[in-house]
Amino acid sequence: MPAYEGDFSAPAGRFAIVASRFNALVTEALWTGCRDTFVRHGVPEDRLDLVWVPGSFEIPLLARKLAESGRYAAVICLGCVIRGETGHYDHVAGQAAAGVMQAGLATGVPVIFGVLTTETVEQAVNRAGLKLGNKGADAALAAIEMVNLLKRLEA
Ligand code: INI
Repeated sequence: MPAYEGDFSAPAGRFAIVASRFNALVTEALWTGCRDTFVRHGVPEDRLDLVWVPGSFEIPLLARKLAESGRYAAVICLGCVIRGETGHYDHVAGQAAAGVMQAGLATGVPVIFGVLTTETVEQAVNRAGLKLGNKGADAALAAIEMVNLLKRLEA
C-alpha cells in the first residue's frame, strides 16, 4: 500500500504569516521562531509576508483573504490566547480555531494554526521559545510539510 507524506525540503513560493499583536511579548517570539525555521529550511525571509492583526479573533479574516489571493503556498497563523487574562477566552480561542480551519477548507490552501491557547502566561511563554519549544517554529514546519504533501499528491 503506498503511503504519502510531506518532507521538509524547501518548497517554492511565498508564505504569508498572520500574527496577533495581543500578547505581543509571546507572539513576537512565535514570529521569530517561525521565521528562523523557514530560513533554516531554505525559505529566505524575502519570501515571507508578515501581517499583524489586533487580536486572535481577527486572524481568520486575514488568513482567508491571503489564502484566497492565490499568492501564497500556505498561510501561517500566530496568536496567543490566555484564559487567565480574559472572560471571553472560549469565544476568542474557539472562533480563531474554527475560522482558521474554515479558511483552509474554503480555499484549499494550507492554513496553519499556530495560536497558543493556554491557562497561564507561564504556559504560553514556555511554548514560545522556553521549556517546551516554539509553537511558531512548529507552525513553519507544518506549513512546509503540508505544501510538500499536497504537491506530492497532485503529482
Ligand atoms: N486576543 C488574543 O489574541 N488573546 C487574548 O488573550 C485576548 N484576550 O485576552 O481577550 C484577545 N482579545 C482580543 C480579541 O482577539 C479581539 O482583538 C478583540 O475582541 C476585538 O475584536
